[in-house]
Parts: sequence; structure tokens; C-alpha cells
Amino acid sequence: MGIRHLNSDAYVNEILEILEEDAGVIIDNVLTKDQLNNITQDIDPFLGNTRVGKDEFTGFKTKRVGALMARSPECRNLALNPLINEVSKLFLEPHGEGYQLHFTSAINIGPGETQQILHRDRGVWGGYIPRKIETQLSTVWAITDFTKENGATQLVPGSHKWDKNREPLDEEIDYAEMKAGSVFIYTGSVMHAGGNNISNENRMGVFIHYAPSWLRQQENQYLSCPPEIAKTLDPDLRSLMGYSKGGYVLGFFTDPYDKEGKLESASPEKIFGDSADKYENLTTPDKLVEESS
Ligand SMILES: O=C(O)CCC(=O)C(=O)O
Ligand SMILES: [Fe+2]
Repeated sequence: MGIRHLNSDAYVNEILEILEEDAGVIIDNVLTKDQLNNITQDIDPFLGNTRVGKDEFTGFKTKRVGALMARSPECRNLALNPLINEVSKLFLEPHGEGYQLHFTSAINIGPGETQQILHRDRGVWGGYIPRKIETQLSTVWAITDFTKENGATQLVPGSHKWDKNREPLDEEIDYAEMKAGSVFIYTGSVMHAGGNNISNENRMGVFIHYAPSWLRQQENQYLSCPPEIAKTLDPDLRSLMGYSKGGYVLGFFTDPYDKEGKLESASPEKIFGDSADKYENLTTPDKLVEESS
């Protein structure tokens, strides 16, 4: 059947229904030409000097540029895209209170690249988390067209429901073919891979992934976008990156230089002078105990 496509005015529920069935869907034509040009301009200076990958997984002809929240103003808008955030919230919040930015990377697959091994991104957490807990909502923003020839991401629709050891038949593998400016959404539980590139052009995608707030992020956001850069950004983006708490006592910090007790066990927003700590108070004293599993 192929990966299903929706228009950019798609309803969140339609997206979630397809994710439940296939674990992958494409939203066509979301970005403007100006946005695409901005992203290319933001990323090009870093792409030039970036080395290709060093193994079969990262690809010997593939370049990856990370720290996109620090480096690319336009990618910040992608991370904050309202439709994607609504989908992330509804998809991930049954599996934890709150979600966060998990990973940012511009992945440029060069001509001659071979196919990446099919995998489930949830493998980054080492297989400890039961499949019934969804741990990732992934987006791939097409900066160039994605074609079967130039390495469009491969997807095995429905494989989020398969036994771990089941391998797909060739005809069960689909391609996220889409025009530049479209976004492919897939989940952390579905089999997928970067495609092989038999064309003579690059395939460029911006990957922005989200995960529940209680999990360790794949890309360390505090080092990739340190406070001196984060302080210049939108507070909502900072909060999404993890400069916020994920629960009453989850993710607080203490300023090691503070001798006045002002930033003791504080929420990260406080270093930027923000006051928004939605976990400031326990709703009821018993709640912490009640919520432990
Ligand atoms: O480049 C792609 O299309 C997929 C990359 C990927 O899935 C990964 O590196 O985890
Ligand atoms: Fe992947």
C-alpha cells in the first residue's frame, strides 16, 4: 500500500490513527521555499567540514550535523511546529507526564551510500523498556526531495507490532518518498533505515525526535546547546530541550557557586530568570508515593 500521505491541514486524530496502524505517515508540503533556503544556509557552514560516518550504521558516505537548536534558527521553528508538538504530546503523554526534545540531526546521504541496517530507534535505551511503552516520536523534514533512488528513509509499516526477531520481506519495505518541505513522522518502535543512494545527488533530511521527559535524551541538549546560547532562545524551546523539570523532584539543579541558597534544588528555568516551574508544588502530599510503581 505504501506510506500514507496527508495534507498539511490534516487533523491530529487522523495522524494518530495512522501512527497506531502503520507507525509512519507523511505530511506533504509543510515548509515554504524560504524556510528550506534558511535551513540550507544554517546548516551548510557545518556540513562542509563534517566528516562522513565511521561504520555501516552511520554510513561511510553520510554526514550528520547535530546541535541544531544552537546552530539553526530555522530548525528551532521545526522543533516547535504546533502540529508536530500536538502529535508528540498525544502520542507520548500516555507513557509519561510531559515530553522533551530527544535528538536533532541533519542527515545528508551522499551518492553511492549503501542501505543502513533496518532498526528500531528505541534500541538507544538498550531494550529494557517494554514495547507497550512508546518512547519516541520521530520527525524527518525533507530538505531535498526524498526519492527511492537518493536514499529516502525506508519504513516497514506495521512492524511496531511485530515480534522483535521477525524480518520483513522485500515487499514489506516502503520508502518515505516526498517533496522537499514535507515531513515524515514515524515512531521509535517501527523498523526503518536510511536508504541506499544510487543517484548523483545528496538526500538531506532534518531529524528532530521527541521522547517522554523521564528518559535520557539521545543528544545531550545541555552540552549541545549550553546555557549561554539557550538564554537567547524562546523559553518554550528551552523548556522543550530540558531546561525545565520533568516532575516534582525530576531534573532540578543547584548552582554550585551560590552561597546565598537562592538556587538550591531549583528548576532550570530559574537560571534564565523565568519563573515557570509547573512542578513547584506537590498537588497532594501523597502523590509521589501514589505514583511510584
Ligand atoms: O537517514 C535516514 O533516513 C535514517 C537514519 C536513521 O534512521 C538513524 O540514523 O537512526
Ligand atoms: Fe533510525
